Amino acid sequence: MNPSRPDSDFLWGAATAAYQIEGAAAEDGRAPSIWDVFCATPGKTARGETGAIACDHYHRYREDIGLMRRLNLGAYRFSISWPRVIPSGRGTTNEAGWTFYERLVDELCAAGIRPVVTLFHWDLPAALQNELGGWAHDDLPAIFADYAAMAFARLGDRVSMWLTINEPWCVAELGHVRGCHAPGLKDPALGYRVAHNLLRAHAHAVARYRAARRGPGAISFALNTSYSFPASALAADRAAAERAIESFAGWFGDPGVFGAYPAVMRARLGSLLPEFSAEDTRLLKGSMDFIALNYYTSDLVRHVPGAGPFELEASPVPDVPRTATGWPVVPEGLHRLLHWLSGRYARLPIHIMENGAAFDDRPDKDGFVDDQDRIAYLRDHLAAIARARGEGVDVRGYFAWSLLDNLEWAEGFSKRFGLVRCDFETLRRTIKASGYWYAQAIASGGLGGAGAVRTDQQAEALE
Ligand code: PNW
Repeated sequence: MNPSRPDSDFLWGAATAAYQIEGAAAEDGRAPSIWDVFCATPGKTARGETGAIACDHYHRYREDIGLMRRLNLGAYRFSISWPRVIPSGRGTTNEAGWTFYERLVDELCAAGIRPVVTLFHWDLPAALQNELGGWAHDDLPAIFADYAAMAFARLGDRVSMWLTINEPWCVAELGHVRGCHAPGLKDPALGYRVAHNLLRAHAHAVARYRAARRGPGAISFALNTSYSFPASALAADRAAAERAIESFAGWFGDPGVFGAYPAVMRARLGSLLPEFSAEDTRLLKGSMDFIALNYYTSDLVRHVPGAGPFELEASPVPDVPRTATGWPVVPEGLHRLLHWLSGRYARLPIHIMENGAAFDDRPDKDGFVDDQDRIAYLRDHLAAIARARGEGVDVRGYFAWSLLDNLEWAEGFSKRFGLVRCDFETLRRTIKASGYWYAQAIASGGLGGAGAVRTDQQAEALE
């Protein structure tokens, strides 16, 4: 870290998740998660790819910390694999699993890199799915809180920044409504129940954290959301876009801050939306010490009478570049979203906990990737953050997704998000041009640097 740089408090990091990088899926007492089961089911992931080996980070974490140092990272966000530390999800713990995370944390601290820990990044112990039906079961919040309390006890002396749940929207919607993520269920009503229990799980874990916390520390959950631009200047489209954000970001953000779902969800979903008990409300309210935002893209929303409970239709932002996952590149959406979140949630500090892009990387014969498209993506999103900060939004950290190419869930290994290339045949790591660019951006203060162009143009075009 360079203490002389303009913004030495700003947290610069990169993020990963256990199932996407660790491998060693059947080693040292780890039990299967719902993602092992999902990936082993024919037809569920691209080319049948699985996280059995992934980046083999479990065995190569020292090398990976070396890469983080070369990238000048001040922080590293990773997740704990719940079935590695508590194989059945509850009851007996696995000492070897905890030892792995303790070593990882110790080595990060020794390298001067602050560990940021996610407790649940989608890899639910399969036993909890089989025995209880997973997140639909009302006991899951208490079971999760017991696991969380154990993690706080084991690592809390060295870890001062925690995320309970990663992207509850993805778990509820992709895992239980669309079925394209584990556990692969397709039931519209289940989405709201699962989201409800994820929120309750977060609240219960936060209560345990605050009861046990000794020194300074902060906890939240990672909220993924897009920004919705109204498709026209018509009042009806503007109102529809606001409904879209309130029922996406607000679905999770409102309970975490106010202890209640947004009024528009209550009004339009009726009995589909579960009720929080008085105890849930008490625990949820103020349960986010900061806003942890995962941002990738935005959409256009128009009012369509009768179209679903929210009477709207979303479409991709037109006339902008797309990433390899087909997501429009919309840095201006991040700028707007930062203002929206800051305004709605009483200026809570914000950390961007994921932002990045998959592109069709073409390595040269040495494995080097000259990924100018990814550099442009990062540069323009950092510029959007710099603008929001200049206008008073309290953004305190930025984590690129991802440290290295990894298993992009059902999309398999072909969708590459890394600052570092991983060759999945040899497991060799090679820093990409974007990795060197990011290291330089961090060293020179990062925000407010060159290239704040595209976000201004987009602001005008999308007005
Ligand atoms: C996030 N969507 O997932 C996750 O936190 C990461 O594990 C993942 O690798 C990264 O973003 C890139 O996808 C998402 O369809 C997956 O809207 C899908 C969506 C959003 C986020």
